[in-house]
Amino acid sequence: MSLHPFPYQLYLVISEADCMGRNFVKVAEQAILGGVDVIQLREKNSSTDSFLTKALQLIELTEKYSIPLIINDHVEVAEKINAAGIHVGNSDAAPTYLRQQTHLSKKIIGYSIEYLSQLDNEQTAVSDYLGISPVFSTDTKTDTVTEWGLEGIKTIRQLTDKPLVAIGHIHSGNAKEVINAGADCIAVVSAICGAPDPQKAAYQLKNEILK
Ligand code: TZP
Ligand code: MG
Repeated sequence: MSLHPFPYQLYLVISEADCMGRNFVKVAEQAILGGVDVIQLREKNSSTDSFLTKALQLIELTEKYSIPLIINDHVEVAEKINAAGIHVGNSDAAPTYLRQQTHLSKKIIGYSIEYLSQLDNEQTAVSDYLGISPVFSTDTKTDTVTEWGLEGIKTIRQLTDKPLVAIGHIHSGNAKEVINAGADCIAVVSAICGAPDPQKAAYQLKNEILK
């Protein structure tokens, strides 16, 4: 029931706060130049207005480079800017609901997996990719449930054919192991947003994945 293939390997999840005081659009551009294939805007403490302003800035960039922009949680913003996709977790709008909305039904839908039992639910069935969240514990997001580890990726891989996007403390030192365990794509925040040279960091990650 997935609508879209997910042919991406390096996924940047960006927020202004994680960019070390730098302009987040410039960080995103450097990341794209280094090899990032898809970007998600994820702002946890933004008002809808401020999120919309950031989303408009980012979509100008992603359209320039023909990269899909995925919006975390803010369904109305995704609709307004005509983002390529929406990423939701267990406590957000349900993928089945998004698929039923005329203006949203064709978007890429990503859904975070925190419990194994989610693999059997209808939300997973209608999603285009699954976030394995988190693979390793990370300071970037602390309200997490299961730390999947490499074994968790292997288990999930055996239970579903959906594209798997692994997230949580992934960096150039462990990216290849995560792919070898069965992830199709790795998603990072600090390995790129917190790097002194985001372009170089993205390039190194991409090289690790493709090795
Ligand atoms: N979801 C699960 S872990 C995480 C999110 C958004 C944060 C990942 O950040 P980092 O800095 O790549 O560990
Ligand atoms: Mg969410």
